[in-house]
Amino acid sequence: MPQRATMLMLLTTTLTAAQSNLTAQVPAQDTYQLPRSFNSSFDNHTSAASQAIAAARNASFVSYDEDFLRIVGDDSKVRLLATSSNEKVSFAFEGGIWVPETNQVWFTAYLDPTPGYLSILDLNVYVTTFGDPDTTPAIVAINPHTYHAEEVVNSYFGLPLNGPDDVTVAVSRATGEQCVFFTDFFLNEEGLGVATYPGPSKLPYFVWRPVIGTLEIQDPNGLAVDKANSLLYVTDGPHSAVFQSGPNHTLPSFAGIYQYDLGGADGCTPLNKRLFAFARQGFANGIKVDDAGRVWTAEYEGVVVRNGTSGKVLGVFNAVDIIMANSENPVNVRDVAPLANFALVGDELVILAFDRIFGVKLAEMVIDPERYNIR
Ligand SMILES: *[C@@H]1O[C@H](CO)[C@@H](O)[C@H](O)[C@H]1NC(C)=O
Ligand SMILES: *[C@@H]1O[C@H](CO)[C@@H](O)[C@H](O)[C@H]1NC(C)=O
Ligand SMILES: *[C@@H]1O[C@H](CO)[C@@H](O)[C@H](O)[C@H]1NC(C)=O
Ligand SMILES: *[C@@H]1O[C@H](CO)[C@@H](O)[C@H](O)[C@H]1NC(C)=O
Ligand SMILES: *[C@@H]1O[C@H](CO)[C@@H](O)[C@H](O)[C@H]1NC(C)=O
Ligand SMILES: CC(=O)N[C@H]1CO[C@H](CO)[C@@H](O)[C@@H]1O
Repeated sequence: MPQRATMLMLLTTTLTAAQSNLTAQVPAQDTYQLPRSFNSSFDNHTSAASQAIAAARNASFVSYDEDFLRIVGDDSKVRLLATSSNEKVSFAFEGGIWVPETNQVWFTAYLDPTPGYLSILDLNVYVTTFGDPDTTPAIVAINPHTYHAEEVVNSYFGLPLNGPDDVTVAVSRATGEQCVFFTDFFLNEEGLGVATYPGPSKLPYFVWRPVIGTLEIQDPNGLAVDKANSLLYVTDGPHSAVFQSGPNHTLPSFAGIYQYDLGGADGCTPLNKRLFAFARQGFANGIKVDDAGRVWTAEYEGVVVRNGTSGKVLGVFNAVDIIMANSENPVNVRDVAPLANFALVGDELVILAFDRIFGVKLAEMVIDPERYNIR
């Protein structure tokens, strides 16, 4: 197996307490209709047009809907769960897979050493690796009990993958069989100054089984399937959104989150593509669907929670307070994004923030452990 896929760590303990800035509530109307005049930007909310939006800037939790208040509860606190022992190492980047039976969260380090992006269902944790200068990327399956690992996909008719970013598994409602989906992203072309497989790309950027082509979604990144195996979510991370929506935001770029039905004869064909939502800042990277069908995404502003039916933003776990105010920012990737992924661990949100991991205890169980039990 690619050596880098072993960069996985386990945690559940609280090391120390972090701060708790309370939940800010923003009236729904302020999200679409402000008193004139206003002139605010991502980074400057001092415009008095909405005091609620300005006041929410430094809150830990920003609520736009009563449903979010129910998820967060009355006295949620942000806890610092772990820090990197080597401050130069960004150990918490992608993945965020809960294995209830072993009480572990699996995740991967930032690009150097090369990361993976992993997902889990049934017997295996599936990890993507970006390879290294001598090794082309792959999808790897790991047994979380034995740690036995093997490559399951590394090429298409002899052509190497580019930079597989996310992998997810559905169980076909038609056949009962597992369907593995993965996205192949442009990371090989990006360079990013690290030891990933450098390309050049020989395949288009697809959602693979293969099922979703480049004309449908430009640069597919995050993937998630709902509990009922009836919906597939795919996030788009076009270059303009990934790199031009950070602190130096210049262009409005479009980073959609798409919803498909899973159906067809094999039960695993994505049908009826529709735009579900889009990221206000940056793009939606990590994506998870909770048991109630709510959609959680890692965006540049934080972890955003949306109603799965309407796409309405219910609230945000605010990166400005939870991550930026509590990190020493050793990694320049924060110029682009403060986080890439997170885990939903029963009734806890675990945020992977490069050199820190934060936990937020929720007021409800959002993922039933049974859903991810490994037998
Ligand atoms: C809005 O604010 C920006 C930066 O503060 C400024 O450059 C721009 O001229 C302002 N626009 C208006 C219409 O006031
Ligand atoms: C932020 O916006 C306010 C109100 O428009 C303006 O007075 C202030 O100069 C802006 N600050 C920065 C740093 O752009
Ligand atoms: C938010 O925090 C920043 C930095 O600590 C501070 O300058 C700003 O005044 C705060 N804004 C609010 C609304 O509290
Ligand atoms: C989503 O919103 C609809 C309509 O407001 C509501 O009926 C439904 O319960 C919500 N779903 C979740 C998971 O909160
Ligand atoms: C953003 O702008 C600042 C100040 O001009 C600069 O130092 C920084 O490198 C820029 N960051 C990015 C990601 O372009
Ligand atoms: C970012 C920010 O505003 N953090 C504040 C959270 O609340 C504590 C306690 O009130 C303040 O000390 C922090 O400045």
